[in-house]
Amino acid sequence: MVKVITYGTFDLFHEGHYRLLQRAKQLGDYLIVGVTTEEYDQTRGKLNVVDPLMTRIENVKKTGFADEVIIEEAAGQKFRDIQKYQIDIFTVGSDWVGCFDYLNEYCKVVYLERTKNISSTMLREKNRHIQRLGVIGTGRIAGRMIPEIKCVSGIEAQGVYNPHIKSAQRFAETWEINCYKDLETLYDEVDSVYIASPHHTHYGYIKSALAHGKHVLCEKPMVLERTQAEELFQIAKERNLILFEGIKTAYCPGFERLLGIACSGAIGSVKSVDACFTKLEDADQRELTDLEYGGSFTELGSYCMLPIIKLLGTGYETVDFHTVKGGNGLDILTKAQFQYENAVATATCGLGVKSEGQLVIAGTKGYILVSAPWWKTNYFEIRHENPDEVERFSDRFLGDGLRYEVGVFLSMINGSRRDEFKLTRGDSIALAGVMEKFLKENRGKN
Ligand code: C2G
Repeated sequence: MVKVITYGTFDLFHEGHYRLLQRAKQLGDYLIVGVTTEEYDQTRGKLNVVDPLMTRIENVKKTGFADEVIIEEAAGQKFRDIQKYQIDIFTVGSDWVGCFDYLNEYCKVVYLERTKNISSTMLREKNRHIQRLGVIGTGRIAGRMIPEIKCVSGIEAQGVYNPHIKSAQRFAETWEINCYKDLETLYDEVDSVYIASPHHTHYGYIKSALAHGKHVLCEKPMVLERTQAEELFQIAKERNLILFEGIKTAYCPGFERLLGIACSGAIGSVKSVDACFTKLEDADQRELTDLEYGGSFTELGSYCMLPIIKLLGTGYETVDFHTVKGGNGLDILTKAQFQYENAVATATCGLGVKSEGQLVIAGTKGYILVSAPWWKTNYFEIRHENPDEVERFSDRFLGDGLRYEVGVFLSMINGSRRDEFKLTRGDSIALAGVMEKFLKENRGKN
């Protein structure tokens, strides 16, 4: 008798799960299915799981493919189960290729092709809805996004579009998703889009996606003009759609705690915020070669301005930019200085210049030091006049951190307003306004 085992969360049970179990059963004579507990999913960074464990088990049983269902509750359990149940074949979807090769020592490992199309009809019959997400643009960030989407239950990457068809095809093959040759077909098959195209194309894509009734998660900087942001949010509001700027720090657990503490009076009244984010990039990268929209500030300014506007508000009196330019005239280092009625702030961005990536929030009773990389906010300290008096805080930041923004995007689509304050429409409009001023002064854009 050939014994097969597979594992999964099986949340919002869909045909991808069904087909996986069907083929797993066909691999042998006896199929054991391990269903994950909520606690285990939390530790492995899987967000937004909806169905309780018992429902997920029932759904697996209903397929009739599982001869036995067990519970997966800890990392490292798989290899113990394989020995305990004398398993011949371990199988899982091809989105996990390579991850379980270490089990080859104990049994045969088979990766079954993942199901690309989750059809909406089957989901509607079951009265559940999984967001099918279309990806527009295939840059590096889009490649980092796909594995993060997998960590959020209830949303699936459905396919990709890029006007450069070869890039889209390559991306689709790598991530086993559909490749759309035109936007209309993509819109026909998705419920929402993730826009990761070059900055200046965001506005057009967002407008077209909203016009097609799609929710939008757009990479930062969402748009480069204040009136564009105002217009797009207005359209989204009228059409009852979510438009959401993806600045991952805004949604990560540590940053939320940091803001709560900074606003609680723990360091008195906040008088200054200094945020620095620098990266050494290869000189041939788009960020350092796009003379119109590249450069350090358009690339990294959104991150550095985030703690400033969250802590001091969007009502600054003035903002000035001081830059160092590289050989081609693009800013490789920018300091944006904000003057508020009763506080000051700087956003320091470097591309090709490296510095300490920390965030310092100074108050009348002490200060908060968020160690590099502050944008992940996994460790910070409250310090006072007395150097021995230090309070330390640490938080989880899993993977690339993009899963947090995807999780919030999804719960907002599903009607939750709980996280709306994390990056408000007003915040995104203000950020676009600063970008606009920078581009006017630095590039002579009107
Ligand atoms: N799957 C698939 N096609 C999809 C979606 C999922 O073939 N469109 C497969 C996955 O590859 C996995 C199974 O269905 O083999 C269950 O998927 P999930 O519930 O998302 O569970 P997952 O997070 O992949 O857990 O320890 C847990 C396992 O490592 C897998």
